[in-house]
This record gives sequence, C-alpha cells and structure tokens, in this order.
Amino acid sequence: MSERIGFTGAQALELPGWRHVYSGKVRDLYEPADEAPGQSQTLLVVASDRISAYDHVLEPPIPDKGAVLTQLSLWWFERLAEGPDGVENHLVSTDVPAEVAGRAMVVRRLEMVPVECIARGYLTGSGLEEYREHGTVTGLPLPEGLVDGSRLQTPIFTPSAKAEVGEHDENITFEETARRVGEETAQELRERTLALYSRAERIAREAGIILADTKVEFGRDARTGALVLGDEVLTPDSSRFWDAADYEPGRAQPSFDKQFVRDWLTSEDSGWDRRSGEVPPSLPAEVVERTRARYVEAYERLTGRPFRPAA
Ligand code: Q0T
Repeated sequence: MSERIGFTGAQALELPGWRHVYSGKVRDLYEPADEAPGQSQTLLVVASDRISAYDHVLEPPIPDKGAVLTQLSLWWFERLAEGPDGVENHLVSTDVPAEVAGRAMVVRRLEMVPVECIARGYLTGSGLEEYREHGTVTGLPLPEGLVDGSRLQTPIFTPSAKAEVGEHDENITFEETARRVGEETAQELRERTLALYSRAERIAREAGIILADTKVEFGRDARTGALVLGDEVLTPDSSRFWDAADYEPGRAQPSFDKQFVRDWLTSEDSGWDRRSGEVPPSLPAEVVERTRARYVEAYERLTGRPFRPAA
C-alpha cells in the first residue's frame, strides 16, 4: 500500500489524532497518530472532492463529491450486509474528525489481496479492447459480434493487478490470479465478486441505472482469516454507471457522472488536446455544477434518499 505515497498534487489534511500515510488520485488514507506506523487496527479513509478524467486529476474539485461517494458506499455496505448472503465489510465507524465529516470512514485494517476484483455485465473499456484483439476478456472467450456496450449473457470476473506508478492496472487471467493469491482464494474472489455484482446490478436496474461493471477489493482479517470487503464500493469512481434511458449498444455509452467533463475537455472550447501530455485547463463553473448534480442524482436515484451535505 506504499506504492503511491507522494502522489503529486494530493494535499494531505492536518487531522487531529491522525497521521497521513497514503494518497491515491481521489482518496487519502490516515492512521491513528498515537500508534506505531503500520501497526494500528484501524485506518481513516477520506474521500476528497477531486475528480479525474483522461488520467488527470482536474481543477477545480467537485463540491460534495467525496461526501456523496462516501454516503453511497455506506448505503451499499448496509444493503450488501443484509440477508443470509450478507457480505462482511471493513467499516468500523463514521465518527470522524469534523473537518471530514460525511466524507470519511474509520475502517478495519486488513491484509489487502493484491488483485482488483472486477465483474462485468457489459462489454466496454479495456474489456472491449481485448475482445477486439483476441475475442476474449482476461482470457475468457466471448461470442462473436459483440459491440461497445453489449450486454453479456452471463457476467464475467475479469481481475486486474496494480501496475507501476503512472501505468494503468493490467487485466490478468484467472490462472494468473490463482498464481498470485492461491487457487482457493482466487475462486472465492470470483464467486464473491460475481454474487455482489448480480445483487447490485438488480438494485441499480430498478433505479434506471445500468451497472455496467464494478471493481471491488477484498482484504483478510488477520485474526479470523476471513475475506472482508474493503475500499469503497459501487460508486461512480469504482464502477461504470449508465443511464438506462440513454443506453444504445454500438457506441460509447455516456458516463452517468463524468460525461459533461469529458465532453467539455474534448470540445474545441477547452483548447486542450488529450494526447498533448499537457495539464488540462480548469473546468468552467457550469461544468462543475452540472457534474455535481449528476453525482447527487446517482445517489438519490439509487438510495431513494435526498442527499444532505454534512453540517
Ligand atoms: C487498506 C488496509 O485506495 C486505497 O486507499 C484509498 C486512499 C488503497 N488502499 C486500501 C488500503 C484498506 C482499505 N480500504 C484496509 N481496510 N486495510 N489497507 C490501503 N490502501
């Protein structure tokens, strides 16, 4: 978990009682200041308002994005914990420093499994690229004739592994997953990821949202050895959400949350060239506001609750 320490541009907050240990593109991790580094039972995960697109973290942040995603993830944790097939997760408490109220959670420190567990019910993105080249996704053969956005007959488990800093995670086969984590763990990851996707896809569909794919991360409780759901779950940052009303296979589907950002960045108006390697220009206020509204809409449609920013 140290590979991204020092992520450029991430501003760690000074949080009373917590020491900053890690920053990803959009989230920051802290540990209790009164315990030896790496030894605590708990961690604090803080979701920032940062937004990324085309591999860049953009300016300015999207107001309330971190809170919306944290509240959505908490709602999913609750939904997924229900029932006989309930999934254990790492949440300990939402009692966090006032400065990050609503957008942070205290979690159990787990031994994270070094594989990103992805379930896909629709073909797009890196899955589509591999399919076009080889007719497979992470080595799994798919029927001929599928196009961008095609719904798959059966959802598939398409694991990936963290690449070096600055590189995209790389898709790996089930066999490679088993080599890295053991056959039994690999099978358990596949089964649990596909079950989670099926449950969530049905819930999202009832809200008129297509859950095209989702990435989850599991860790082991060092005491019990149990696989526990970590990270954030089923947010627009870890999943592809499409508006069912706009779904049209055969083209790239509009992103539920980021489409205004992508459209503006790739328009003449922005003056930016995606392939230039240059820092993208700041988003106009209107794009920021419309994007904020989309995150709130995703939360409200899925949960059926109004979004209320923390005081
Ligand atoms: C982690 C132990 O995305 C990450 O962090 C967000 C800033 C990656 N990451 C997760 C952990 C977690 C969690 N979540 C946990 N429960 N236990 N490590 C560390 N980095």
